[in-house]
Amino acid sequence: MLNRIKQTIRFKYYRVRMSEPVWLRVINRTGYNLFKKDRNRNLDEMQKRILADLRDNGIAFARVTDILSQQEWEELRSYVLGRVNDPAIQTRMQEQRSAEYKQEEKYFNIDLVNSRILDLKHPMYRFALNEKILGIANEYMGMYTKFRGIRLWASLPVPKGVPETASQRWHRDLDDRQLMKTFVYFNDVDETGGPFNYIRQSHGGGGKWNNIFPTPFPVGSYPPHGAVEKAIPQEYIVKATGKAGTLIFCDTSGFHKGGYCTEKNRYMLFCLYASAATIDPLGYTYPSKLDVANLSPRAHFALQNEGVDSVTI
Ligand SMILES: O=C(O)CCC(=O)C(=O)O
Repeated sequence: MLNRIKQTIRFKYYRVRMSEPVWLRVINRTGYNLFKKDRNRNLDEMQKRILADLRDNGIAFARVTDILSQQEWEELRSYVLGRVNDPAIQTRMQEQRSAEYKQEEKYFNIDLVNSRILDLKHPMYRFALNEKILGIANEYMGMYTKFRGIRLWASLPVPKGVPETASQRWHRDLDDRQLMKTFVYFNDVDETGGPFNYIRQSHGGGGKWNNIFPTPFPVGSYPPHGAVEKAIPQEYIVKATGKAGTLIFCDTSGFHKGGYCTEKNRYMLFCLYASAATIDPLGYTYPSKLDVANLSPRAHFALQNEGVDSVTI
């Protein structure tokens, strides 16, 4: 009985917290006010195109070299492929390839990140805090956003015929009303390599399918198998096969899934940007001293999250 009451209060609290006026004008007041000063400033044609696609569909595609120089891309790629080829990781991949199916667990993924400590010189964090990407995230969200973390996964083939599970199933993320993730492929991803999938126009903030199985904050939405396909016409499904170097911008408050590899591995980096009202825990820890002298105001704001008070800036 007590638990039921606690649960009801929790859901009510999040309903208010995530209601538009409280979310935008109260919790995100600072980010909103800071952003107003540089809305639409210095956006190039590529950023404008990505923003238009994101707003219309909740997903947009680019090449990572539209954002990074060739040299920056090579550095990022060589870090990731170095992790993939690390003997300890190779052994885990051998052991885990076609690992036993575990319902509702990400048994098919290996986490390739070797440290959770924020390192502004590291190619992954340099990419995550790239000014063009932050510019897109802020414009899309209509406020200065927070950078909430990275993930780097090797997704491995699953045993033949097992059902999709966890993030391989259609779901909406629980993090926020609206959010932006970037995904980068480090190998060519075809139908057999677990491509990312998205339902166009299912994103928060106005997508046509936004009200189908909405997220009851603070939990995400995982409709039963087949229910999303029944509710939304097939032509809204985007299957993001692509070459190494494909860069996806996506609002994962909309329906998405991926990593159901049937033959090939998939190596993918994720970066997450959300508002100050986000629910999910921060995905990195701070070093004891963070040198922010060369950061722009938007990057500085993006890094001010819980835990930052204990850091010398
Ligand atoms: O592995 C994938 O493609 C899906 C990722 C996902 O569900 C997420 O980032 O929320």
